Amino acid sequence: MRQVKKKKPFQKIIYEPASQPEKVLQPKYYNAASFLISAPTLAQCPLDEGREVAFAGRSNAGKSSALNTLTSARLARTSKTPGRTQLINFFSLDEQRRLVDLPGYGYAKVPDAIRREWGQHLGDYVTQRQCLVGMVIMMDVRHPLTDFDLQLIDVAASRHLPVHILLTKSDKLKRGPAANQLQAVRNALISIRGKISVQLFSSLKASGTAEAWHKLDEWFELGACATVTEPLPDADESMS
Ligand SMILES: Nc1nc2c(ncn2[C@@H]2O[C@H](COP(=O)(O)OP(=O)(O)O)[C@@H](O)[C@H]2O)c(=O)[nH]1
Ligand SMILES: [Mg+2]
Repeated sequence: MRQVKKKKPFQKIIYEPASQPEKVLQPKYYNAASFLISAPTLAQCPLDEGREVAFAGRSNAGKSSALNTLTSARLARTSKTPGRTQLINFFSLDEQRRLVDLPGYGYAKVPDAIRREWGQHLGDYVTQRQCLVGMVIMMDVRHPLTDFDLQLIDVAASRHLPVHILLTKSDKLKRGPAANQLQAVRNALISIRGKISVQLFSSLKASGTAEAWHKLDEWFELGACATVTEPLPDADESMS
């Protein structure tokens, strides 16, 4: 503590404890994600080693936005034209860990032949990829659990792969209806076998990120190192 000269009137300043909530900082691991390769088929994917977490979802479900939000990057191209991501895109976090952006499914305007081919590659990847440790499935909170979503969950379950569902665009619903929808999806999944977790997510509000990172950490076996929480910088400053 600095000595205060007695002559001068001393105005006592009381520092309040930081009143702002703690902000979850972008875990460095996901921030460091960088584009590795795009593969049109399973045969052209990188060596099947290390750990991969795949992101899948119906076209327009908010998959690219979610990937970008979780990595604070523009890794996956967000598009207002659904169905554009036709390749399997790999992003590396380090030499042994990758995020994988799978082709979006279920967009009606894509010709049948192309759609079948996408389904084939997606299916090959999901059923055969050995280094796949978990799947994140994006579903619009207003239209969850489409037939293809359920098929994908079923394939994952048959391989004992855990699934984490992001109910995206949660900002489109008010808090109450969003919570009800979350519960409804959880209830609907009770009868489905497999290890499945569900959460609300909004790329627009960047909400649900901490929960999603936590799940990725678990699957990537990153432990606590990637989920460091720190006070906001300005809260720090006011204390110094
Ligand atoms: N309101 C809102 N819109 C979103 C959110 N995430 C994505 N979108 C919009 O939904 C559309 C499709 O998003 P995109 O990420 O490209 O979906 P993808 O086809 O699954 O990759 C775009 O117009 C996005 O701006 C969100 O969290 N909130
Ligand atoms: Mg996309």
